[in-house]
Amino acid sequence: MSSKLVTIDRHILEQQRKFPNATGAFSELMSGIALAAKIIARETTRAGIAGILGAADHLNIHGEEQQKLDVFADQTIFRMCDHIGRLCLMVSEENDDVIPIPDEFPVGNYILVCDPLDGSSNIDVNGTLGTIWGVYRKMSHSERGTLEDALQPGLGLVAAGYVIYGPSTMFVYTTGMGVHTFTLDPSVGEFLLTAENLRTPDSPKYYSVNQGKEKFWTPGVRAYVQWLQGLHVESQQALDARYTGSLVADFHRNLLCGGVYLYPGEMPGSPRANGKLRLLYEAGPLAFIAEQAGGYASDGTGNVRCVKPSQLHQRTPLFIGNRALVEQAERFIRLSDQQWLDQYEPSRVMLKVS
Ligand code: FDP
Repeated sequence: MSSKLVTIDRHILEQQRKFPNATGAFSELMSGIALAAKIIARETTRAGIAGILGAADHLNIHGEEQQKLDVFADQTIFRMCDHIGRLCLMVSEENDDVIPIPDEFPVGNYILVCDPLDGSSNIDVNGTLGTIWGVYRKMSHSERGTLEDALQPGLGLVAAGYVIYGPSTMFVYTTGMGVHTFTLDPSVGEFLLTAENLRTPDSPKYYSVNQGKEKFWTPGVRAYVQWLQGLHVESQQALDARYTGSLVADFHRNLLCGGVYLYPGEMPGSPRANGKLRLLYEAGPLAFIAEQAGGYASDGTGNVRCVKPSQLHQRTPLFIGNRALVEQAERFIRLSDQQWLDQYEPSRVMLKVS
């Protein structure tokens, strides 16, 4: 716990002072995201009373029933970040294409990608929800950015974070200088620093997976989960299972307590042969945070931050958490899942990093 009261603004300013060439872009951007998070938190708390729980009238671009809170969260993030002059584009799970900055506002050199309300199946049951976001630097010379600017691998992230709407609301971020967590004090309406340079514990406690999907798993993933449970001949430990159906909630618990979250690629021919989670705005940002906390994230074959998206809403298998646990998943897959690898590997672009 920090003994002084440090807001997100102050924390970023103090970090930027260490770099004389810092432009201040992040402080403004993060203020926008933090304000959106406070508004979303307020709305999730009173959603039942305010009548915005449950499905909106239409499906989102993935054919999923769009929940009213999803729509609200999406619009709130856009409205809090569109005018600050630091972004040239945004990408959201809820929008088919890249979202341009309205002509009336100045543009900057960054691209914001986000999943405005992750874990939406938890909305109707008052379960934990989250927002995941990441920031890329524009690569093209186009003033307002291009689709290619948004299609960057996770290695290109310059900042990433998430907000968890649980018993309290927490804001977690990294700009590549450690992972820092803030908790919303509702009495003053500010996120206050609760942990600086967070490291995930070396000895893990939990694994998180939707065990109900086991019939779709590949042999390697099945053996791996048995290894996590202590049932495999080579197991040295047995972890407890925790799965909420909200990636942010499961990732956050494992970050604090040690563990691994997985949503694997399923058997070839299954609709989720390439996993379920979105590469650009779910896997990439959380992978950056995991690495900064001493962990690792993989698509089952290698560092998921090296996978270059060819589509905005591309899905990816994901194994994320303690490095040793994630590397063990890669071993099981390499050993037992040649059939899956034969169909998966040619379908994605993996950058080679020396
Ligand atoms: P949801 O579809 O409810 O938004 O991001 C997708 C996600 O939730 C993750 O938050 C969650 O971990 C996972 O999907 C849950 O999927 P299953 O219901 O298939 O387990």
